[in-house]
Amino acid sequence: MMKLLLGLALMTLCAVAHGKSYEGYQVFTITPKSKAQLEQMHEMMDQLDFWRTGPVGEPSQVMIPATDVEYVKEALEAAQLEFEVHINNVQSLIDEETKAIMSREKATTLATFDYNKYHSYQEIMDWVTNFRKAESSSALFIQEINVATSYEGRQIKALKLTTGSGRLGAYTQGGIHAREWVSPATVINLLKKFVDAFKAGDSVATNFFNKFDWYVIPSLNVDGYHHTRPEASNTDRMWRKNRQPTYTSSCTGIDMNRNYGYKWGGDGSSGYPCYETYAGESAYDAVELNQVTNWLLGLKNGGQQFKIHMDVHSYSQYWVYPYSYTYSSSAKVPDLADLERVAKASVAKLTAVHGKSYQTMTSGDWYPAAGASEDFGYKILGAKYSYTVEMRDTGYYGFELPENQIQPCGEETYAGFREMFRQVLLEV
Ligand code: 0X9
Ligand code: ZN
Repeated sequence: MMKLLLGLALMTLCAVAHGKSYEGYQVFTITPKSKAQLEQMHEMMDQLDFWRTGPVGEPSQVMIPATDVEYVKEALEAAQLEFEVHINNVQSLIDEETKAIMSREKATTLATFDYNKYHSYQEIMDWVTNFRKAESSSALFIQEINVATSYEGRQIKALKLTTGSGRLGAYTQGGIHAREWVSPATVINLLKKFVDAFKAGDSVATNFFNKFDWYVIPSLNVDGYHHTRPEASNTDRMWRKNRQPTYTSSCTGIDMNRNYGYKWGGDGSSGYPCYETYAGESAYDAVELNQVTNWLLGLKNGGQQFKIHMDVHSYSQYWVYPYSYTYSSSAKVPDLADLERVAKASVAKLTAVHGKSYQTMTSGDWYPAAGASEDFGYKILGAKYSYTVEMRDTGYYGFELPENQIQPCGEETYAGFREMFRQVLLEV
């Protein structure tokens, strides 16, 4: 009997632990006091995995491999950088999450889809189809589009929501970074909430769908996302990039939020395939991004005039506007005043819902990210209101955000988006 129990315990363990182990990995919170300290921190740690990059005076968070913990501590002390160990063992958080996921049934129908849970790639794709079938109507037509096929052969699906022809364009994407699970979950919740609001006669949702076609990709980096999930054969919960091999190294994956074509390869992106911010060998060489951007530009060339481009990430609770490519505050977008005003109004509404504070940000205040989506949306797609939004939290749980925060996060983000739509509608 004892043997059997032991065997069963081992089997359960094997079903769970079959990928990259984060045993002994720690997350440090570091708060640089000056720009010099901030730069020093980046120089010291550019090969490490930043979970959060804060501006001067605010916490940054870095994950340190078990083998480097002591060395990094000493280096930080020597540099007089203030830090604390925030997560003592990353793997124990992952284990808890994995257990919960593996113990429940997969959702294959709309009725069994729980909007308060994180879902597998397959469940998300099934949701896209089931939601379209259930909600498409003569008042609001919903179309499912197979936008792209990933490196590993998965479908990347979009939904187009439209009330007729001759509309302006709005675009929203989630999940460009694999480990940011609350991003696809939030985008799914946004779709549900806006469709419900439209059906209930909400004035903003009604005006929005009467003026705009809304294109939405809930999960863009589908291979990366699958790789972070316990269903994957060789899972890595903290994977960020896509999953295509690189030419020059045995390291895998391109950071697709450094692979866009505007000022590609500049500050805040890396030429080294082993880095988390690897920009690729050339702009748009990431298989998935290449197809998604071609699709968007095809729509634009076909006459769809985009006004809104939203990229949903986590975490930090920021509402970010272009330019993203440079620190220099002299590089200002011509529409800065409007972008700032609408960002502030949106954040005010968002914050009011649950009292969580969100901040507006731009690269000048934060950090540069050349080749990121904001600049593509603004400069190449031509969408005046191009934002990156960073969802919950500010770093207590980070990427391990508990599922009971999905709904409040969706509610506040909905309020932020609704206000943003309302503001944009005032000028179209
Ligand atoms: O670095 C990124 O790609 C985004 N943050 S994340 O933690 N989700 O990876 C932010 C890019 C935003 N752009 C600017 N820095 N302006
Ligand atoms: Zn991200």
